[in-house]
Amino acid sequence: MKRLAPASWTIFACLAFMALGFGERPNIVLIMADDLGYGDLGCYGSRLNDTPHIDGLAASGLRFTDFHSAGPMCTPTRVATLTGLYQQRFGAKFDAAISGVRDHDSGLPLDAVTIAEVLKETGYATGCFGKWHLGYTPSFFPTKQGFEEFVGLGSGDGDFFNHVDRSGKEDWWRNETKAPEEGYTTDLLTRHSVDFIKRHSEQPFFLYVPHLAIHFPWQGPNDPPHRVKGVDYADDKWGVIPNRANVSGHVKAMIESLDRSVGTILSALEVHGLRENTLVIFTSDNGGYIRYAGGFENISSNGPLRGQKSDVYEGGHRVPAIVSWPEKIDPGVTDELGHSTDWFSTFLALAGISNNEFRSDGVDLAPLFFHEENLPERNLYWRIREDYAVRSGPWKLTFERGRLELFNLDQDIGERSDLAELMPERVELMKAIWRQWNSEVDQSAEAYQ
Ligand SMILES: [Ca+2]
Repeated sequence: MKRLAPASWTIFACLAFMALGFGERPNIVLIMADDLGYGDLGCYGSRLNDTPHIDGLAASGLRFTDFHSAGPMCTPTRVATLTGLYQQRFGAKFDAAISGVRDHDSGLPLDAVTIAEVLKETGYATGCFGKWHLGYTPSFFPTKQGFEEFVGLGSGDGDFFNHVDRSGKEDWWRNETKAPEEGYTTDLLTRHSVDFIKRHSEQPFFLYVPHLAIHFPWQGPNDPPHRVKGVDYADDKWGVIPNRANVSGHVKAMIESLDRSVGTILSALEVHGLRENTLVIFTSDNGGYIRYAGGFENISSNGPLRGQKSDVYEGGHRVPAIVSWPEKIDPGVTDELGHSTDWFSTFLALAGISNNEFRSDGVDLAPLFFHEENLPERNLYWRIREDYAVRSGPWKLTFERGRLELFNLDQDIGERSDLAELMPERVELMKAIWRQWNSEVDQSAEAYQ
């Protein structure tokens, strides 16, 4: 049974917010790229991609160097972002991306409490324009999880031009109805986001923009459409890639289109006089692919990190994260630890809602944003099927493809020097921390089996 908002939330929210001295409750814009690597943006060191708008956002705000997605794939991070809970608490199927075949008729449990539901209950307008991937059918769509409006795709990927999903079905929706639209996915999602901003200039809003870019099919705005309705693309899902040894040109065009989207959304906030009361976040749902089976190489960049999407090495889950609220958050770079589950607690705090009412695995980042306070120490955990990792301070234990390794990230961000043999006691300690968490989340998940 979903916990509904007590009427007192709204009153409490208003009082608490006035106490913070911020005037009105802020709008929150969360833009989440898909599969964008740690090294794909200019402000994170890319010399290949031109990303002036995102770089400008970073220069205006706080840029994290040590922010982590809850999972190294799409679905897991989306669960954690919206619920503030590790995805494993809803069952092991959320360890990895939910499949359009195996999991077609399931999704994020409807009794999960999402940040959109809480914000909506306290008077926020809520919109989701993008890729959902928390349920393939309308019975699990954003409109069932607190979003008043949704336009985009339900599945994990679609052709950027004709919006045909991997199984050959049209996958473009408005709320719970199929609503085909002409246009390049990144541009359409931008247009709907701008329209939402325009229509809600008088009410606090939560705008969630989970872009499909730069997930495959790797199609820039000038690349050709690839998919045709009625054809299964499970073995041909990448788009038209004439030179598999170098995918980067397609991806660069996707990243630069994504950057223009961020610029357009920021401009819309300015035009409507909302920028000074809006927190804008830009992040990614997991690391980038460097290579992919079938000979695809040179796809995106995870900078100095080891591994890629779907790995529990840093390349799978250390992601770009930027927060900007001019005049409220001082510009800078932080090496504090951040995590997908933190958005839930942070947005509650921003909306003046007590975190005590809710269960969350994350921490409220607001003290860091507004007072440059250090965040509480905590451990982080990743699990994707048999593979896992646990982070405690600088230490990280990884178990990937049957191999147990220990790294000190302060000295070895690239996870090159395995210290497991040298430090067996540290390994045992980390394993014990891991086992305790693993058992605890599995117990939580029993309610959803
Ligand atoms: Ca992804």
